[in-house]
Amino acid sequence: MNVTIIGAPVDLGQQRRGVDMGPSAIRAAALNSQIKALGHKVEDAGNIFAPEKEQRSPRSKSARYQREIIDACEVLAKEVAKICQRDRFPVVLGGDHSIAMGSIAGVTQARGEHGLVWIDAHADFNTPETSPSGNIHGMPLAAVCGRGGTLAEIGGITPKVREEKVALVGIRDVDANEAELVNDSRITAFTMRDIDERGMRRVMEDALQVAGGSMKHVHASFDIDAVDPRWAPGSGTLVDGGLSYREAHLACEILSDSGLVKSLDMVEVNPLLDEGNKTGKLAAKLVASALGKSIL
Ligand SMILES: [Mn+2]
Repeated sequence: MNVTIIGAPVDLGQQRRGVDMGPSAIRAAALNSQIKALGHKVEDAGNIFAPEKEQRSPRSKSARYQREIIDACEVLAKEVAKICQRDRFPVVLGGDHSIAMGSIAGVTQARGEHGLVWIDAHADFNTPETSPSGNIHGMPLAAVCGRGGTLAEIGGITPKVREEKVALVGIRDVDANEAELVNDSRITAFTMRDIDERGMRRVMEDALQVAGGSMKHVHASFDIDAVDPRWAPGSGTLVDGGLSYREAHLACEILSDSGLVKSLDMVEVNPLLDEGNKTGKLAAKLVASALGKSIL
């Protein structure tokens, strides 16, 4: 495969400082050479521009920094679309999860209809109307499904993914209103309880059936907070009871085995909250697993 790494150092979608350094932390964990070692050709497209918090004001309380985030996502969408058009595999490094609205817009522009596997501790299914915080990193899954007004219009395609083709994996911390929205939607959610009871292998097979059945492409969006804080302490919204180190790798290995996943986000790594670069290193290794690294 031909792989292109692109960074989206956006921290405006949430209120902790440091997640804009996520792309550097993951690159510093030898991402490039790990991908090369798998036999892929790798290039690094650098980072897109994202403004500093100090330069701007959040303006809206229900969708903080909406203008800036939309602008960054539009730029990212263009870049990701170009990478896809060159028949390369984009690996998009966040940044907070708001950037997935841009990467998925780009994938949709270039490749048309596709499925989506969203691995996360949270559902990210709020809209500006329902969000208790106004933090846009809690809204991107709703937005790519066509909910959330202006946010849903990024990239000029609404919705970018049909809810029937969305599998949400690993959730364990969902706002009450948001739970209702998820339950009333057509996305398929696999909670931590599903993983506890049925095991990661069967959950991922079902998730890929949802996202991949009849689709030629599946985009995977991996929020590092899906992993238990004991293995991934460097993230802004930690929740206990997450994926184990091996469950996280197994999920990525199964994504790779499917042959359907042709684009990936790795988001919410925050080196200022990390222990050394433990979380950045895990993120880089998970990307390698999603690109075909196996134990033997
Ligand atoms: Mn998320």
